[in-house]
Amino acid sequence: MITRRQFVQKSAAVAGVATSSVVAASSLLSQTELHGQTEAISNPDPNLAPARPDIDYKPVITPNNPKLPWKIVGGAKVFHLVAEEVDHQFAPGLKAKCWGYNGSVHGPTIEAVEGDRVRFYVTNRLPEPTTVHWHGLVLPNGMDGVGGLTQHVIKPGETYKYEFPLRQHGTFMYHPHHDEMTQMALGMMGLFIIHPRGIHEAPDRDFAIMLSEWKIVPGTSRPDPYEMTEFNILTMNAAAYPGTEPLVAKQGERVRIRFGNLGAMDHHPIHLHGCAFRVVEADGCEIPPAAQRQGGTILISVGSTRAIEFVADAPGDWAMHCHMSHHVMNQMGHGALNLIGVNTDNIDDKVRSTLIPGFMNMGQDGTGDMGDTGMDMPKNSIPMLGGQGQYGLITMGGMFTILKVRPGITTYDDPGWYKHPPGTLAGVASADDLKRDGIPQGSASS
Ligand SMILES: [Cu+2]
Repeated sequence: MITRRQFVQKSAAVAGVATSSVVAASSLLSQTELHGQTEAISNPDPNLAPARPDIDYKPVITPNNPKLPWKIVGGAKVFHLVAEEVDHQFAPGLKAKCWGYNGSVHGPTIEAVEGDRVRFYVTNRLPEPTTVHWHGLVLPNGMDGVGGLTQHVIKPGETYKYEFPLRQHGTFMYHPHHDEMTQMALGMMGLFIIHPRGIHEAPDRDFAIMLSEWKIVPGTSRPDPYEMTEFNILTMNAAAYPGTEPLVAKQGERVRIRFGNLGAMDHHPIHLHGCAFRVVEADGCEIPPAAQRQGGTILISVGSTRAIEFVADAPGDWAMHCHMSHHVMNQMGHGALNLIGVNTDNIDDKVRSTLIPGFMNMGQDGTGDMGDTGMDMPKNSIPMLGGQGQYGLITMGGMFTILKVRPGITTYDDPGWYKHPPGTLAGVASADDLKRDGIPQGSASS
């Protein structure tokens, strides 16, 4: 076998001239890398027994999302996906008629192990044809699920069969490849997690989150698949904060968080507070330790997956959210009038009596109060901002969740709010503090 270095050296020698050798080496390098990647993907032993949870692998945790059940038949793992309409709740107060799989939006997470042979039956209970594409997987072309290109579409009422061995491990996804714009905008997508065989290197907590975006006009009951820019519900595993379940870890545990993004148009820079993580995987490919970058924000572009790892060494309630500020708000925050700095005294009464009964303008002092306006919300809608924290309103919604790290816990149930030890909580500066540090009194409050 030839190593990449030998290959590049060889090709540079063949190219001869220094200038052209650079070009030749770089183009050949990419070919070698592709070649190398194919070599790295295993060809599973057909006699391998299907891997068992908690014995051959440590199951992934998918907040707000179920797993797809399976059974073993003749040495293969058999799954059944049913594409169908689903009544889905994004957060308390907001439901919509979506499309998903097996009664779930997004579809249930598929979980298997490298070397498993998997067989998927896909039944179409939608009013239009569909297919399933196994995003990121190396498989026979006819199993790739692209309607018209690699297979006939699955018509309403039909059940198709897909079968292939899993030759990789990592974070992958599945989604239709027919009328993608409509079907994915209505929720049809899911995570496909493939573990390496053997439980020894698994992190203590292994979470997976699918990012997506929706347009649901307040008061309506179906997502709008034709929206291209003004998405107003941003979700993690199809939940918008305060509907997102927290991620709970014990202090000192090694935590992995996997992300996928199958939203229509937007990439999401996900920021995790209070820690520096390592990026360990990109698009289902492990990143060698020497090449892993560290950071606190990771961009998850549409169609890609990433995984981060870190040691949860700091107890607390740590925010984790998309850092695009319009992606941490819910409905009602878009297209509002800019009234910042306007004196709106008496405007409500005048508008109510002459123009719009029940009118209430918002935002003259910023939008931080818009989660708690006291006004009647339109039917089937949620406030633009998040939920109540222990110190007041958390002014973020949408693509926002909380990593809760606690010392010595014996259960991963939601531990409630973090109790900050004395002296570790920001608060109003005392007169003594101001005097000691020479800060003018007027800075305290006015
Ligand atoms: Cu975002």
